[in-house]
Amino acid sequence: MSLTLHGYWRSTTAYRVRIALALKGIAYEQVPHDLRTGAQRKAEYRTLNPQGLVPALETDDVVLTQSPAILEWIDEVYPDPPLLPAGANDRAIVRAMAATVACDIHPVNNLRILNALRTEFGADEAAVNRWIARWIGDGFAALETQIARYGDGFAFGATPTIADCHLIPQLYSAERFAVDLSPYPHLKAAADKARALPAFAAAHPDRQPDADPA
Ligand SMILES: N[C@@H](CCC(=O)N[C@@H](CS)C(=O)NCC(=O)O)C(=O)O
Repeated sequence: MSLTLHGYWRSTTAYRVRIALALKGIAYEQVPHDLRTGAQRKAEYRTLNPQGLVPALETDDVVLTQSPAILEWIDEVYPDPPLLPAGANDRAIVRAMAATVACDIHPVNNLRILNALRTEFGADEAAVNRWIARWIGDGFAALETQIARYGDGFAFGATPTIADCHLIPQLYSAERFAVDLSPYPHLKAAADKARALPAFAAAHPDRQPDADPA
């Protein structure tokens, strides 16, 4: 099957998908859309993702959107190695950890939200940074407790799961905005272990074809 990932090097949601594809050893093409110029909102791209957001994953017979759904699709179609544990309870816990990032941290820190704060609510960059740190801190505090409880090297258990696929990009964003990570030692240790793996390293924003880390 041929796969094409529509993304952007700094998009943390595309980063989730790159990690999952790399963990499975799946080859894919990349088509970058520069979020800084609004390329994701162009009519042509909206035929792939009507939301005008990255990522979108084109397969031979469908275009997939929403990174959590894409991760689950990848795990179902390419089951080895699994990115979810076996039992229903454990699967629900891992999905909940992923959702803490996907539903409760990322949406309120997305580019269009930050731009609205700047242009419609008069927030300066210091206020925007406080906003970002506020919501990352909320979610990371909960994840710190869960990783201390359920982690065994990785965020949940002893192998990477979709929780790590969500956590590592969110941590990249936290570091980019200089969020204080000292209250989250378990989270940081699990992330450092994951980031040392070649699959996570290959998915890093700076390693992507459109990277522009100026
Ligand atoms: N829930 C969606 C969120 C997608 C999303 O918000 N992507 C961001 C990049 S990380 C984006 O395209 N932002 C462009 C914008 O806000 O205009 C997912 O997980 O795929």
